[in-house]
Amino acid sequence: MNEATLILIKPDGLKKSLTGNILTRLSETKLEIMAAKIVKVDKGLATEHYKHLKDKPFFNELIDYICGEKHNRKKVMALVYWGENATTKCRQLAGATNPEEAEPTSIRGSYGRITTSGLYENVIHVSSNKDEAEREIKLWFTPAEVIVDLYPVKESTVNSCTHVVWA
Ligand code: IDP
Ligand code: MG
Repeated sequence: MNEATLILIKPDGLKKSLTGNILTRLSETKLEIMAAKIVKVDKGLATEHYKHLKDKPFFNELIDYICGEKHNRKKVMALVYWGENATTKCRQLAGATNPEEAEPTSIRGSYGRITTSGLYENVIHVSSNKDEAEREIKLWFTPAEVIVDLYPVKESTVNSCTHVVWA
């Protein structure tokens, strides 16, 4: 079944100059890129993105990590990949969450690390399933930034300006 998934190249991936390498690995999947941009991540976006982890002991450090505070790189590359089993294919290439447990040839196994404080700096985010992908793509991208209509949209008028937003 065709589906979309959100990929983030995290600040450590950008700092380690892995962008080209990661995109090359992802191109092996033959999935289509439907959106791409560089994002300056603020605490609000980070907290919403990782809200399922808000009770974890590593949550605050995770927020600092994705905001780029730990790498002095306040940017993330966000992409939407689309095609057959997109999430499964991309998660397989990414490898396990814990870089020590990830397949050595996977992206996380090759380039991730565990910090001395215990945070998994694992270079790349991939949505965990179809529903999470929809939630995350709607959080990171506006409809106009995605070249196909992945999800229903509606018009919203604010101060006489009409925008297309996710329905
Ligand atoms: P995922 O990124 O493989 O989907 P999630 O459970 O959604 O894994 O966790 C989000 C991110 O939080 C991970 O990619 C990793 O950076 C960090 N993380 C998750 N679990 C742990 C942990 O047990 N210790 C340290 N960091 C973790
Ligand atoms: Mg996850």
